[in-house]
Amino acid sequence: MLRALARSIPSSFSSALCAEVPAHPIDVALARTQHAAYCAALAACGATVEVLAGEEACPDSCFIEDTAVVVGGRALLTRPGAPSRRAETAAVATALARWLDVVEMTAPATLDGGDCMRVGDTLYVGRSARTNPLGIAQLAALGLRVVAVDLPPGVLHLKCVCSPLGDDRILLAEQSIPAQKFDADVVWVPASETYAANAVAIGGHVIVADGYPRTSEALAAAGFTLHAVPTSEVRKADGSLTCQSIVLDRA
Ligand code: CIR
Repeated sequence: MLRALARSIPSSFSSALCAEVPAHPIDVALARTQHAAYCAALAACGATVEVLAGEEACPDSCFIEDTAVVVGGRALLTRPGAPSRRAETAAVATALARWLDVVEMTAPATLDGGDCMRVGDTLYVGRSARTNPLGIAQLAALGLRVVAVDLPPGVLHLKCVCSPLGDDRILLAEQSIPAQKFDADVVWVPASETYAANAVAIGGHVIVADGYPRTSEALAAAGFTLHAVPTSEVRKADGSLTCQSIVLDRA
């Protein structure tokens, strides 16, 4: 049984960071309903889910993925690229320290967990506006092969265009990053469904954003059991699915 950590949606979520002001403001109540559906999907995938309290002073604190990268028995607590998000890490460190050795990234390194994609013994990391070369260098503490990847223009995080599907396969949006950059088989997401390239795989289960039929068909054809969840509100804050949890990768 794997453990998954999430963080609840604070009332301040309506002022979360976003690259563009959304056409319709964030509906915090709806965001909470969608977050509950997400946590239920994690449980349906077989995870034991713990929801930490979000922080009012940190509107983006529900995007817990960005605050730590976990490999086996070790967690690297990040120094998020957005200064407004740095206060998010303390509570996550306390929670993770119950099970893991927690190592803290040191300034001036910055890294968001959304830039990190583990596939087998390799950790792919996006060179993004949030993750700097010093942050990438400090990933060495996790003991995996680290491969830095350039992102297409305007992409926030590596996992906006791809996500892991176990130890030898990834989900990858067409026309984003060349498949040769990855030592993995690919399940393709059509360019018109790029948002759906961010999905949470746990064993044979995948949590997908609802409303992306071609991606769901491709994943089902690849043998996965799908759990579709709504994402309209996190999307307004440039969030998606992996960003809402940290899955501890050992039982
Ligand atoms: C941010 O800009 O940091 C948040 N509003 C969204 C973070 C999403 N994180 C992720 O996809 N890993």
